[in-house]
Amino acid sequence: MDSGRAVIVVPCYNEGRRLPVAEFQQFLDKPGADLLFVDDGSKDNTAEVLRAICAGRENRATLLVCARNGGKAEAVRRGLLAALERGAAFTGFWDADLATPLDDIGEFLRVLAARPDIDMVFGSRVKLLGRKVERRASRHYLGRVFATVASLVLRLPVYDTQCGAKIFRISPETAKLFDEPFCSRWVFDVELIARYIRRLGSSDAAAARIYEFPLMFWRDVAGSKLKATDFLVSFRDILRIYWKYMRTA
Ligand SMILES: Nc1nc2c(ncn2[C@@H]2O[C@H](COP(=O)(O)OP(=O)(O)O)[C@@H](O)[C@H]2O)c(=O)[nH]1
Ligand SMILES: [Mg+2]
Repeated sequence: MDSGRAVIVVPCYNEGRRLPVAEFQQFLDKPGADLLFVDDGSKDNTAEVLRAICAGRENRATLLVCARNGGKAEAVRRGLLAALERGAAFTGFWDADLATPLDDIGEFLRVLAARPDIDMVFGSRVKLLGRKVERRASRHYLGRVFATVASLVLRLPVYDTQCGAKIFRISPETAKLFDEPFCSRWVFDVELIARYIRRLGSSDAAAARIYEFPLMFWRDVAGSKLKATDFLVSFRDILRIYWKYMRTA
């Protein structure tokens, strides 16, 4: 693996029917980032579909199979640790439903290459004119409430913490962020930012090193595994994050 390699983690749980196989294969057949799929103890044929995507593309794609379902946060964390072990210079994660198109991986990496002062690039779902950001109204408004609470807790003017498309530069400041399991189930993105703030010493220092990338395309893909109760769990987890990382910051 060369020194500037990027390895992007794709967490998959019961995605056998939803995985856009051809899009992944086309991406892997062009030069670009490596993909590291994590099958999180799926009960369907996800592993089989992922093996078919990886077949003949082993130089670019890896499959990590977890025997038991541990949730998105833990699956992503394991994948990120595996990416570090493989010597990645950049790593991150990307939702398997490709709500954010794979081609944006290259766009995010270009930001990191052009801006050595930036450690993290987050996809941001801002519905500007001329862009196609399609979200159900209920998810949009709940998402806005959540993002507002998250930005108050983090003391960081971040617009969108929950987009499942994020890439990090591996640096002394980011390399240790994935060592410990997360205490949150769905909002581990917020926990990751809280860890980064703690590592840098202030929200302002973190704000200077995070880049929110306004996506050109984003769509709510049917078949989301989030349930209404997950929003309640998420608010509980936000309080946990405040208590654990931000109370004394
Ligand atoms: N590893 C793991 N990934 C999950 C789990 N649930 C969802 N995911 C993955 O997380 C990503 C986003 O899930 P999705 O259901 O599309 O959520 P939404 O887009 O936020 O509504 C997808 O890549 C899923 O496969 C889980 O229990 N474990
Ligand atoms: Mg989705």
